[in-house]
Amino acid sequence: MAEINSGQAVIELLKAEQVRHIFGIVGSTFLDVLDVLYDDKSVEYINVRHEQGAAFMADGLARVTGTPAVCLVTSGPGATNLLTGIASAYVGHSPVVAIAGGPAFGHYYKDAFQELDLLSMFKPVTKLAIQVNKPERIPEILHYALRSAMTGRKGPVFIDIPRDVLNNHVLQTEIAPPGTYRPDYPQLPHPEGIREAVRLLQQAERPLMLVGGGVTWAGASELAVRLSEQYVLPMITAYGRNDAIPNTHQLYIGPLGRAGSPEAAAACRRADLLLVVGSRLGNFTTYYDQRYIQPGTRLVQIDIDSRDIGRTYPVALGIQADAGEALAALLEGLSQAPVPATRAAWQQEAEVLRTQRQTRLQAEANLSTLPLKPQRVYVELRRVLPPETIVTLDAGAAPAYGYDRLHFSHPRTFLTPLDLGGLGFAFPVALGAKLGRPQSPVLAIHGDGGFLMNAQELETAVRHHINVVTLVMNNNCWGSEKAYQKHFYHQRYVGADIGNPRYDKYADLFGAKGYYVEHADQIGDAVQEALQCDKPAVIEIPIDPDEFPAPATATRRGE
Ligand SMILES: Cc1ncc(C[n+]2csc(CCOP(=O)(O)OP(=O)(O)O)c2C)c(N)n1
Repeated sequence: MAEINSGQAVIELLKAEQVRHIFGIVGSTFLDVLDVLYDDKSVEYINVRHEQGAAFMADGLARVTGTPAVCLVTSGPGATNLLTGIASAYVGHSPVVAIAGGPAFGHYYKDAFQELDLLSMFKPVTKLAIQVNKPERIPEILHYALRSAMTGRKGPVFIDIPRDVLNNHVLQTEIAPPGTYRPDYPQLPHPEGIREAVRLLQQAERPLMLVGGGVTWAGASELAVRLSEQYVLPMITAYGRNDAIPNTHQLYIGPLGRAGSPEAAAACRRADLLLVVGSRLGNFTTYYDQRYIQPGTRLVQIDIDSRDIGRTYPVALGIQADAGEALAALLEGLSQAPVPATRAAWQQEAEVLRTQRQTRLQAEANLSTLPLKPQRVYVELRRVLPPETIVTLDAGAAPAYGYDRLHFSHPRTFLTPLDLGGLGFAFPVALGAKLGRPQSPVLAIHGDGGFLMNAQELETAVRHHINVVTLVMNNNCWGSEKAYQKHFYHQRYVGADIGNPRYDKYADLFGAKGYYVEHADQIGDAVQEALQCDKPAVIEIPIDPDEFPAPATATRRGE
């Protein structure tokens, strides 16, 4: 057994999980941990300007790397400021490890300085919220948290460490590799389940694969494509999961769900069997109704977490397994099966839908209004973004046009708020993504409202040299909510309009690079220059303030 001080133990335990960055704001409760980083430069403390930014950055880093990403903050408000970002990690299944240094153990339950019931607050948005009650239990409890974050469907965890438990102790411990405290191998599907899935697929005339984020987390995009090709299964993707398969593939029709492609929706309605791989069939993928998934369509649902199998739509067959293992088993199971003759007609239908989508999107190159329509901005982005670009999308109307209009070639390159729909997501998530994959170009897409929610992190980006490009489409309003007042409240606008500084000048003030672009033919050059400029950059594009998509939930007043 080695002797190691408690702060060092925390850092070494995290390093064993490949952690290279820790996000937070300095606080007196956890200085024994921070002090270790004075000498050990292999882990960098990214000191941010608001803890919400730290949590979003960790979420972004975890989503692009698949490894745990860490926040280290102080008690009370330091920790509560994390909550929205941790909720984002929860919805996105990101293994974010949030550590808060707490008040002294003996001060708990006395309403001490910055004492709050953080475990209760974090429980609903984490897989595990736990407190360390003795210094010698730091390794055991961190292992417990890391096992929870990284096993099965991944997700965030919260650990409260009282300051007198964390600081100034010497532990007798060895730092063990992850294989000693969490499983090395993913969960296999039941062989009988696979045989049944093969039987159902062979009976189907119009089978369609709905690919979700579980495929990305399992690193199984290639297997999904192989199955699609081997058995002629056209593909669509779940809401915000467009990057789960290469969008250039001839059998890929488009993204399903809110702001998705009508052609993917049409394919879904036509399918007689839906092979759902790694998707919860969540709210904005399906709307929980029959607009996409028809009552007669048979569902084969594969998920790592049984709680979402058959949860909103009854399944013909549910298989609990890792998406990659299940796809590999299906490939094997179908290897001797002939592709049914009916498949040629279905393949042709899928190709027609795919072409329809491409033609529809290309026609938007003719939109020539000033201020620009957001749709036109995406035409230019498709033209110039390198295929390895990571794009983060904020909530809001102008970003939402991107769900159907951006194309992706590689997994883990499209980061969206998913069913959290949280504003202020895209910019800090982009910063975390850039730290996780420094070689990739990274673009955050915002409306003006959402950008200013975490725009203070521009200072963090400049200081830590995190060179992401942020596009702000400015319509001087909370557009996606204003759309409701337009459609359902006779344009009686309350709280819908906002003012803005010029964001190119805002960027300059922080020492970043600013661009202001009004014309479509300038967008490509500005984006390319910003990606090369060796600084964080912000591009403001004024957009048509009257261009809103139909509201997401047109359920008010029975509509
Ligand atoms: C944190 C948070 N607060 C409020 C909302 C409600 N909301 C959703 S979209 C939206 C407007 C977004 O405005 P902006 O970022 O300017 O983009 P736009 O819709 O105008 O393109 C609001 C207020 C939300 N989703 N998240």
